[in-house]
Amino acid sequence: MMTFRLRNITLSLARALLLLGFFAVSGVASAHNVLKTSLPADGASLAAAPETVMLEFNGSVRLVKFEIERDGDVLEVGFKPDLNAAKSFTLPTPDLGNGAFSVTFSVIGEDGHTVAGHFVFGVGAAAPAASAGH
Ligand SMILES: [Cu+2]
Repeated sequence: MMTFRLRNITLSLARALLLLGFFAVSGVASAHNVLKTSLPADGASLAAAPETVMLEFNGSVRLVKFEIERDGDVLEVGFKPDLNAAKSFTLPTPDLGNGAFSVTFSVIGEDGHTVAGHFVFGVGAAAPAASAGH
């Protein structure tokens, strides 16, 4: 009888610890720095090509990767990682022309974690499907 009860208590404890661990992990995940907004906005369809792309994050980050793809081809944007942390970045774009574009980026957040993200927009066309190529 006694052993049985003790085993039950041990099991409950294990479950409680598992739950605690789960909440600890999700707490860390929610502290990640993510893209707050962008220009062009995700899914936007523009009449004319933008001369810059603006990224704004929910905290100070270091932008370590910035790529623009048109129809799956990576364009030469001349991006060099900037080790200065900032909340927003305005990057010049090459002559984009018309097409469906996908922007891919990576940042190192305030907690030192690297977070990747992407968004899409179209010029003289609809934005590509959000899941295309990623
Ligand atoms: Cu993190």
